[in-house]
Amino acid sequence: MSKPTPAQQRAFFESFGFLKLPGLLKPEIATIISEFEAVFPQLGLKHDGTKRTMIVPFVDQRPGLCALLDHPALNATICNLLGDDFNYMGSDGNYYSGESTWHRDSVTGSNSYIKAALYLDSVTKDTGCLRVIPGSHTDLGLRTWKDETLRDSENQWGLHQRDLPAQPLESEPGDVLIFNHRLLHASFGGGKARRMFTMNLGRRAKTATEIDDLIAYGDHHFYHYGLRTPYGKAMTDQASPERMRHLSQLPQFWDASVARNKARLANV
Ligand SMILES: O=C(O)CCC(=O)C(=O)O
Repeated sequence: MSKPTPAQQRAFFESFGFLKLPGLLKPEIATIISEFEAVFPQLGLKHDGTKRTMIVPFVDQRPGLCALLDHPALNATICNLLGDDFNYMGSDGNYYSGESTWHRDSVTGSNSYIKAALYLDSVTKDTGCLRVIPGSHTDLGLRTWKDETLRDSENQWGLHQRDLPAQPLESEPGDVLIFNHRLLHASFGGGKARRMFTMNLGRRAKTATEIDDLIAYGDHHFYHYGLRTPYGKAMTDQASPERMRHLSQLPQFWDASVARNKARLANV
């Protein structure tokens, strides 16, 4: 069987909500891991295994990680899924400790947001790989499965969350997993120092709903994390014109996101 074409890859992603790209970043993985490791001491953080250590923004801390946005194969995959003018929306870097219960990352009306995740250790079904419920990102999936119902699986169905039917995306360092923000996902059985980071990406906002979602994204995902600018210096300094294309729309709506955040907090 031949490799899926880009159109087939996009059709799969739209139907099931995820893609696994085995070995896409294998040649660069040693550098990626050392850049990942460098961020934590750079910010004075040491993971002690008792709880998740999370850094937002993450990729923006190191030029070597920012360069992922320019990676030809990764860039081509994202362009195929979101269009050549996609937006880079930010990132998080983690040492996870333990499991993640079933959840979605965001539920937007425009369905414009996806995530590229890199697990930096070998992870299997029972040692903390990402598990997904295929198709749960669609409008029908949203109506059918509520994340709080899945988290209540023992009462609902007499099953532990880890025993719900799902696709495990077992992963080796250098693999890239891409999934829709609306897709239900979780992980079980991970150890106390599971290394992974993600990049959030979005379709360029054109319609009123997409622009509204972009402003809300800025409010929740950026201002919420205490960020005062959309991107870090390492991301914008020396960015090529091609990279800048993916960094241009979020700043245009930044003031609107800040205003939305202030209004929201004033009404809480
Ligand atoms: O690996 C995990 O435990 C979960 C990852 C996750 O929820 C995410 O990146 O959105």
